[in-house]
Amino acid sequence: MKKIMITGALGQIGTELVIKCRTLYGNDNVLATDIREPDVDSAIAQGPFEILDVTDKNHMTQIVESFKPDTFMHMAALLSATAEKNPQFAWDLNMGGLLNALEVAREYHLQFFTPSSIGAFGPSTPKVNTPQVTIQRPTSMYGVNKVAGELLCQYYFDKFGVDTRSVRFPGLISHIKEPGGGTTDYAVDIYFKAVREGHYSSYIAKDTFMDMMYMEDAIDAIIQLMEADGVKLINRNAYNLSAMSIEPEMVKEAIREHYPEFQLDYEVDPIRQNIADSWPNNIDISCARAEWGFNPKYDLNKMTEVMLNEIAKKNKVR
Ligand code: AKB
Repeated sequence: MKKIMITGALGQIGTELVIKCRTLYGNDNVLATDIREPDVDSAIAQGPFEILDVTDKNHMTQIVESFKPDTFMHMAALLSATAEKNPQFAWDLNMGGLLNALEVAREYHLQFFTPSSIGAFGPSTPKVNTPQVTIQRPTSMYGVNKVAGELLCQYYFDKFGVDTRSVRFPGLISHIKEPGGGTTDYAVDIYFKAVREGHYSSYIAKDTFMDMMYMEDAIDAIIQLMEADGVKLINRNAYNLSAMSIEPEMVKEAIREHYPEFQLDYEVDPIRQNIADSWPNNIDISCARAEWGFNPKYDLNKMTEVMLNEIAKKNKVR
């Protein structure tokens, strides 16, 4: 039985990760933390919760000493588009928070997870079937943070024996918590707008392929990687993960199977388009499959059906 502390618990991934971990390991064995309070009636508030600014190492240490976890999942970070607007703050939060979390994991012998991203690649990375080990020269601050973070995880494993595990997440799509400040967020927004308004203006241009994955597959991947036999894990920096490579017109066609009147047009945002253009079209996930059995269940059509149904239920349409 694991005892897990999770930072960034109110974020897009954190919210669903806390719920799944509490189901698997017991409500009282999962401590959610975030920089702000959860809504009193939210799922996160139904179990242990502490306010934590991850740049405050002393407070992080106090919480670990009192909760006594054996596993630390560090999810608190700024996403790519927000990081690009305030790169100095992004460095302080993304790198300062990660270093504190790794230090705490070292001092208290905790198993450790933190996500990397397809943002760790850049324009000189091979764009198609991007290998697990390849050129990583990102041009965004988020990408710089993610490469440095991957190297830090590898360093803490090699130097101090911390059991670090990580994945390079693609864009994650969920109907539970809408993301904030990412480049891939269009692939979430499009479903909400399709149901609520029948129309979406995409800030990402037609024919821009990026890797994506349904959130349930992402959460299952974290659990599976954390439960995997460490001896089999060759890559301690981060594993390539993806379930589909898509561009906006493909999502439109999938939505039109359910909402034939759905309209898509484009108002491209140069900052986010520039980041998207620097990322791969599709990455090679064979190492994750071979080393710990990663096997996503959702393709574009299956995910689209669930997204539209769930959003429609929430909005009481149809
Ligand atoms: C973002 O768009 O910033 C994230 C990511 C791919 O890391 N969703």
